[in-house]
Amino acid sequence: MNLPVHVLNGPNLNLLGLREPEIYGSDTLADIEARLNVRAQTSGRAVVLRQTNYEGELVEHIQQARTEACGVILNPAAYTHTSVAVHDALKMLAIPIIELHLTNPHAREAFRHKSFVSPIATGIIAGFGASGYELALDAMLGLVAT
Ligand code: CA2
Repeated sequence: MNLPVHVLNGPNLNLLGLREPEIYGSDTLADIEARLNVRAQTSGRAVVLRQTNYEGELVEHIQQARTEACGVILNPAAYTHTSVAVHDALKMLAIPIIELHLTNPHAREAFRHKSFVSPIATGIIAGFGASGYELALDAMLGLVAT
């Protein structure tokens, strides 16, 4: 069975393309999802994209990926820098994890330099705006190719 790639998004990313386009770009999450679906088609894998503003719900999305996904692309947004719960949930996954950021957190405020996700990520993509999602999908499809 070809399990899908789960693309999980944390708080405020529902506003992507609608607020602060100078920082986060003008593509919405729906635009990104549509492009990922086209890209995944040829691979025989589907993409499931989720977004939540709640830490516990993000933990549940990660737990679901344990049995329902072949890999996780995760933009944890602000929880990157704060969440031991997200870190612990990710540790229970036996599938590849790609940490993804639209911006380069290391080129921003000091509080964004700490990531609770990076130490357990398979790889990290940051600073390429919305196209980072497609870069991450290409990388993930390579990692899970049979
Ligand atoms: O660069 C990224 O992708 C971040 O994960 C975005 C987070 C930020 O806390 C991280 O440090 C880096 C913030 C997401 C906020 O998303 C918005 C989107 C549109 C308008 C306002 C916020």
